[in-house]
Amino acid sequence: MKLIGMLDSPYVRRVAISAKRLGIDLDHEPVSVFRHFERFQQINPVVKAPTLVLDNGEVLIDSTLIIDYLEALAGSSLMPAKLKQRLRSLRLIGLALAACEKSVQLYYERNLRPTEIQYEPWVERVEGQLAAAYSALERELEKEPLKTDGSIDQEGITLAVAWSFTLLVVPDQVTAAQFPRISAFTAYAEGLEAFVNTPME
Ligand SMILES: N[C@@H](CCC(=O)N[C@@H](CS)C(=O)NCC(=O)O)C(=O)O
Repeated sequence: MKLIGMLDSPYVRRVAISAKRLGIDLDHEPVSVFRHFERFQQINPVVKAPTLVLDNGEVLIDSTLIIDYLEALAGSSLMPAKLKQRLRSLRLIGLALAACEKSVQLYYERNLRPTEIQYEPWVERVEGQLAAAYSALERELEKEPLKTDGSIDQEGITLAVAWSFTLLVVPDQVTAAQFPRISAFTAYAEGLEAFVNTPME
């Protein structure tokens, strides 16, 4: 199976790290949705990263759906089985994915749209949404910290990948001082083997 996309995408990175934690060996082809648009189109005309190409040529998109498939394939899961913990995990993942999406939107707005047609009310809205997502995550970690015992589950993977991505693409939006628990947890996660071996290129 081949994972298509650059590791500076938080969605590609969460799939690559999840696969490692599930013990699944994926070939990785670092194709950019922008710099290698035509090559990407040949693999997947929708040009979405991540794209997973199965050994029989079938194509899957969307990180959450790809992870769902990998978990079914592995016969194990990075999600808690018990309902209460699963609900919390789903809430955290939803917030972290929203943080990824808002960081991507700000990055695209700043880098793809010409400055003269950038729309400030939209930018302010997205900045507020990004801050709200991280504030909610920080409160969650204050209520109940994530484990830092050498293990990591899907909520931890997605949170750490999101935070590292935001710092990479829109570093003016967040500081460790504002979000100390997220920052400390990400430092822990980025030290784990699966993260170290999956760097944001
Ligand atoms: N919900 C999707 C989001 C994937 C996504 O938006 N990826 C970006 C790269 S970070 C992309 O494909 N951008 C190109 C585009 O949307 O045209 C997922 O979880 O995989």
